[in-house]
Amino acid sequence: MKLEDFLKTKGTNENLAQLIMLFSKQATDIKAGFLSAQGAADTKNVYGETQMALDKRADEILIAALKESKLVSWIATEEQPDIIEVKDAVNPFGVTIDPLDGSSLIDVNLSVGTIVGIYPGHVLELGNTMLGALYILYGPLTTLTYTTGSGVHEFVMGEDGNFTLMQENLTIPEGKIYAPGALRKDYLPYHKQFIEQLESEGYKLRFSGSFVADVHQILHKGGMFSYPAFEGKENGKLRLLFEGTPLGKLVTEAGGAVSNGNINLLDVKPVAVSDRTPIYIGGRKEIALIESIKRS
Ligand code: P6P
Repeated sequence: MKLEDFLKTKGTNENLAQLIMLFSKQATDIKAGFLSAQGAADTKNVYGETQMALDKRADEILIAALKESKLVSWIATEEQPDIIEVKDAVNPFGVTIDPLDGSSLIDVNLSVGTIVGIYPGHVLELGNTMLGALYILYGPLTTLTYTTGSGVHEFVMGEDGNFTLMQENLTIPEGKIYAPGALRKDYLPYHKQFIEQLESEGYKLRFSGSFVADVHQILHKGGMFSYPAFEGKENGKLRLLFEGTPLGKLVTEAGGAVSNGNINLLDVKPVAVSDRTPIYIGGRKEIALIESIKRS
């Protein structure tokens, strides 16, 4: 079944369905850039990180499509310093976008992706208020995984650029994969104890350097991804709005959980679009373990 038809059969809000279809239609253009726009641009993002030419290209494609569609009132992207307001938009929706998470991996041919959070209004709100979330993963296959609060569903892109249903009502299984971000030498004591506990239970390390690809693997095989607070960086590295809450919403809808080590990340109110946060995301068992270790 095609994505458009599936959205209809699930009775998805028409405006939300149009927005999800809009994002699905950008995948072909974004992928087309992978061959041409390699390497780094001569600019840095608001985090001081060198922007890859592809980050900027994906960002421009998505912002232009959203502005032209007038489907959203607010656009926040990881590549833009400020939130963009779309005048005379037809919906009050806000979107948060990591246009190309893991983009530095393209020149070594590893999987990268676009991460999107969808809010009923402005984006500086609790993750728990999200209307939905999706990611497009550019790997051996190009897949789109989304939720609008009624299950998590995965689609694969065909030669014609259309997405067809691959798996409905995806749920995270029990599994022993762990994706440990940050440097071991910089682990804080409670995090070190957590990681050593998983390793003692035989968890296998799978870490690619692309959050969206690593979380996709854990969504399908179980386990946990962490990019923790570490020595000198109590907020860790990853972004709350662009990485933590959208994928946290999806994994939670699939029966998993997401935390900053203390509380559910979807209960954390952002202060600014650039907020960083420690992230633990995956199976409920693993997330309960880190929260209990951190409390003790
Ligand atoms: P490190 C990519 O830059 C990213 O934001 C995430 O996709 C990924 O999990 C993390 O950073 C990798 O960080 O420090 O291992 O390079």
